[in-house]
Amino acid sequence: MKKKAFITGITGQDGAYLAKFLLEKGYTVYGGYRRTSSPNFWRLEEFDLMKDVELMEVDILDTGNLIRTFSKSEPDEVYNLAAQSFVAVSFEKPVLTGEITAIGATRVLEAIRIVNPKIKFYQASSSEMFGKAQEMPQTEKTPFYPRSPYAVSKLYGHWLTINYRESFNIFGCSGILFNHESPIRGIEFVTRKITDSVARIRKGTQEYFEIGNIDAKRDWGYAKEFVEGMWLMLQQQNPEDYVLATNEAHSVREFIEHAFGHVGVTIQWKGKGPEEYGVDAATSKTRVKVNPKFFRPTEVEVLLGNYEKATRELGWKPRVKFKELVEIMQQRDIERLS
Ligand code: NAP
Ligand code: G4F
Repeated sequence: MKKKAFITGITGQDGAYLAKFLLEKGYTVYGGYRRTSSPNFWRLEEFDLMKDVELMEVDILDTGNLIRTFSKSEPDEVYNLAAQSFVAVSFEKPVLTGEITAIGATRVLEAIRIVNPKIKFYQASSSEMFGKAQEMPQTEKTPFYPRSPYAVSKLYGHWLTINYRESFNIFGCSGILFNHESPIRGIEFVTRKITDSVARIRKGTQEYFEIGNIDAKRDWGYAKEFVEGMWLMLQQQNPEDYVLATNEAHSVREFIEHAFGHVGVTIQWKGKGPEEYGVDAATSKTRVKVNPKFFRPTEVEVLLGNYEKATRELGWKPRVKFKELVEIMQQRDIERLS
């Protein structure tokens, strides 16, 4: 019989990649989207998945709604990807972030416990939980030090997943995923903000863009590969938690340089700190300006993940690394404008 999967947050980046992957595996895929005056299915449309996914209106702020949804769809696996996922916004909307990202996970787990505790559960945990990292690189055993309301909320969902596993024997896995990007990444995240801006500058419709902390370093991987790891976690004999990462850390500055490099522009940096800016070495035109308005009250300076456990137990490995990722994203944003 066909397996059934339910994805909360189907309209997000990972929702689209995971839906595509599970459909290719032969699953019936149900996707939860929240009610808005005009729901936003651009990613599912871009992947041509609208006719293949069973869309259901569901909000992870509403437990009864989740219970009815799981009763109707009867999934074998639930992937909880829904979240207020933007770290910067979590400082401005900490209560809402907690409601969606922390208590939301509780509601999903409660619905599973009530409807069918045999449903396998994936929780989208985050490397942000390591925050002010206590060791390099970070593994499943590294102590957490969250640095934003988002990261604190994710830590709550993470521990709750472990607690439901231990208390109620729920097959719950927490994927501690480091940053993963793609051409369908939300435009507010730094990678896509850069590739979209570089494409516009190349086209001549934008002169420069503003940016925050260019010395922050992240371990950036490719979303398409990370969703495979989510599925693998739920296929194991026993539920456990796994880090998915690339084990390479690069700065925002390097990302900018490579993105411009892809369109034949060399960036030269001038000034310092909040006064720093980048010019096109050939024309001296300013193309990037640091603006402190994008600095965060507390920053996560560097994240670097060790994915050895995932390789050993799941057979999972990242294939696309930093430079190729920048190129994939940059190329797609150029195509979008042509
Ligand atoms: P995303 O693109 O921001 O997608 C988040 C999804 O959550 C969207 O579909 C959003 O719906 C939905 N959502 C928000 N509030 C909701 C609510 N109240 N009820 C139902 N749905 C709601 O995030 P992503 O990059 O795909 O990431 C997927 C998950 O992995 C998130 O939980 C994120 O925190 C976590 N994560 C991501 C990364 C990464 O680097 N991408 C790394 C570690 C962990 P709308 O479209 O309506 O806004
Ligand atoms: O792209 P970001 O906003 O991603 P961040 O904060 O690392 O969070 C993402 O990855 C997490 C996994 O570690 C996920 F859990 C989370 O849901 C999300 O997907 O920022 C990356 C870095 C930060 O250090 C930020 O300060 O880039 C720096 N940055 C510098 N200028 C900027 C900007 N970030 C954004 N969004 N916009 C800027 O202009």
